[in-house]
Amino acid sequence: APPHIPGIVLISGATGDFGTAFARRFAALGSRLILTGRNTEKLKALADSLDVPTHTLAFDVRDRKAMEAAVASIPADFAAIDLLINNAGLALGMEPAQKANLDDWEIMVDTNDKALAIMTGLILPGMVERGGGHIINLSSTAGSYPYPGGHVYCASKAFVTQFSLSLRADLLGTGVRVTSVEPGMVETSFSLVRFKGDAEKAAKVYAGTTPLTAEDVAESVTWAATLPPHFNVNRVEIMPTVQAPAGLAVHRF
Ligand code: 8X3
Repeated sequence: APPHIPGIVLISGATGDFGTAFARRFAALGSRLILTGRNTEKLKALADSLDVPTHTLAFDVRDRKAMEAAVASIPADFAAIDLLINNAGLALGMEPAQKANLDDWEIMVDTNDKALAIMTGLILPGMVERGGGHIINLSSTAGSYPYPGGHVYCASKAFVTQFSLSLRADLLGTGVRVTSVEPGMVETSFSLVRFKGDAEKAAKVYAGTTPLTAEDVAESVTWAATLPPHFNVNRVEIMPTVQAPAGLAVHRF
C-alpha cells in the first residue's frame, strides 16, 4: 500500500531536537504543520526553514489556560489535525530521590504527564468526529526500566506509556491510532537540560558511545505514522546497540 501521509501534524515542543527532526521529516513528506513551543522567535525560525504551510503557536504547555486558548485559536484550514505528536517533555535532575528538588518533580509531572493528557483531551474529540487520526506520545525506556536518580522522570514516562495503551482501549472502533514511542539513550540537549546547563556532565552521558540521534527517533515516528490506517503500532522501544537493559542492583552488607 502507498504510505499514509498525515495531512496536518501538530508537534508540541517543536523547537527541541526531537521536535525539529519530526518537523523536517513531515515537511519532507508534504504534511502541513502546527508547531508549538515556548519561544516565538525559535518557532518562527523553524517555520521559515520549512517548505510547507505551517502555523505556529507560542505558549507554555504547563499553562492549561494558555494551551486551551492556543488550540482554540487554530485557524480553520489547520483544524483537521491528523497526527498529534505529544513531544514536549523533559528530565530535571539525577540526584537520589531523597535529595531531589521538588520543583523539578512538579515541572516534570506538569509537562510530561498533565500537559500531555490535556493536549490529547483537547485534540481527540475532533479526531473521533472525523473518523480517524493518530496520537504519537514520546515516552521513554525510562518508563519501563528504572535507574538510580530516575524517580519522577521514570514514573512520568510510565504514565505516558500506560496512558497511550489505555487510550487505545477507549478508541477501539473510532479509527484513531495511538503509539507510544520509547527511546533509550539519544544524544540531544536532553542531558544539558537535565543537568541545568552543565555541559561537561551532559557530555559524559554520551562519551565513548554511539548513541541514537534525534533523526533515528524521527525514523520510528515517521514509520508508525505512515503505515496504512489499519495498522497500529502500540509501542516502539528503541535504543542504541551499545545500550541494553542489564539487570537489578544488589546492596551487600
Ligand atoms: C531518555 C532516556 O535513559 O536518559 O528518556 O532516561 S534515559
